[in-house]
Amino acid sequence: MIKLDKPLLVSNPLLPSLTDLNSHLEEIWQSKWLTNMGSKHKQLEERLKEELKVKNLSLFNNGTIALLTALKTMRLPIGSEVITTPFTFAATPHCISWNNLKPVFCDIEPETMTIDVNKIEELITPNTTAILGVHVYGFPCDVEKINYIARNYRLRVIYDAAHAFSTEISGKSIGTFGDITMYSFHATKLYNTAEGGCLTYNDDSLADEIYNLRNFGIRSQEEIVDIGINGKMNEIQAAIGLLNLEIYREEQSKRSRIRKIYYDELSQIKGIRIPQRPPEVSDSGQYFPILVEKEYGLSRDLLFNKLRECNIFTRKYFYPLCSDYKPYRYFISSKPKNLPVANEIAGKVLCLPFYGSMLEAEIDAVCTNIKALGK
Ligand code: T4K
Repeated sequence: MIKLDKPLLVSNPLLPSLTDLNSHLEEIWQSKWLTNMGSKHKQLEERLKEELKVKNLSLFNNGTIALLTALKTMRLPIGSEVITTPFTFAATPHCISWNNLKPVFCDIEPETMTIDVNKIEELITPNTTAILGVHVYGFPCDVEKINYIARNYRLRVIYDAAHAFSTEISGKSIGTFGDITMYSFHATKLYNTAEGGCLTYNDDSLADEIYNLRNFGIRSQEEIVDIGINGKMNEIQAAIGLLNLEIYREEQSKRSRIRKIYYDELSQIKGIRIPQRPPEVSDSGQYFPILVEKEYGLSRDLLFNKLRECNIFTRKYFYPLCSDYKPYRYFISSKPKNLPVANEIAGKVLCLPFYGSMLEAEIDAVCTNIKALGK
């Protein structure tokens, strides 16, 4: 077993050079314009629209407020049901609940770990108004089937693409499916603005509404037209965003190299399964999840603990399932018998350290230790 001198964390933020950031900061200081849709904000909105190949894009101060706003724009009846996945970060069901809507958890598909489209229809009731899919680890939901179901039952479709920056399906941006899509630009994301996020959407008429909702509903100094929130990205976040746009592709290719090493080394180990992306899907490079099967000889939790003793800090994203959180565990849809695949995957999954600046010795330590600990 190889014990590292320094802790190896699951992610490490992509940082622009301080010199480059300083020149942006100088401009911001000169202008004395720090937030409220300043010039860097405007630039970043335009640049990201091109980069993500989407029709409309609105920046936000974080992904959670963006998702909260996305649901608000759908104007779903209070108390109505939104079918979603339990295999996601807390923000997903919490945003549904903060909109006075009810999350209904649907089981997931074993290979992509996204919402199982074959199990959605049995959860639809007269009270269902939307489907919220999560492109978990950048694995896209079955967007075609979800679109088909939504059209048949007149449901709205919201996507959480927090992990899917730049992901495309057959060359089409992930941010163009459904009614509206949220991206997160949190520090732990491939592309980050320290904290941040955005919404993308095809319907031009949503742009004004989102603009208002993001800024307290202010239309003009004397006109408040909606019950808005403070969702504004500030100029310092936008400056980081502009600089990280220049370097995230390089980070992505470094991660592709690490992905290949991990794949080559780990896929040969009995009991370690590496979920595969369909060939038409481009990889954003957000996380590297593995599934620890029985044949490995050591449980996922024991592997997690043993690696931690070696200073390797993996993460059990997403264990526990959201359906097991205190506010949700009494829902009928949360019963483990209704979510067999999600429960199985949550018990086996481990996200390995995965970022471009990992040293060769660190990559080697992860692989060697996982090999050594197996049967
Ligand atoms: N939907 C989905 C599917 C999401 O995954 C998320 C966020 C959201 C919605 C909401 O988007 P945001 O509102 O966050 O934009 C982290 C992130 O905080 C969270 O953004 C992310 N998902 C979630 C999956 O992971 P924690 O509680 O695991 O973070 P933490 O502090 O334990 O950090 C994770 C690792 O990253 C640690 O090893 C330390 C390292 N790290 C962290 C930070 C903050 C750094 O090296 N530098 C840093 O600045 O939630």
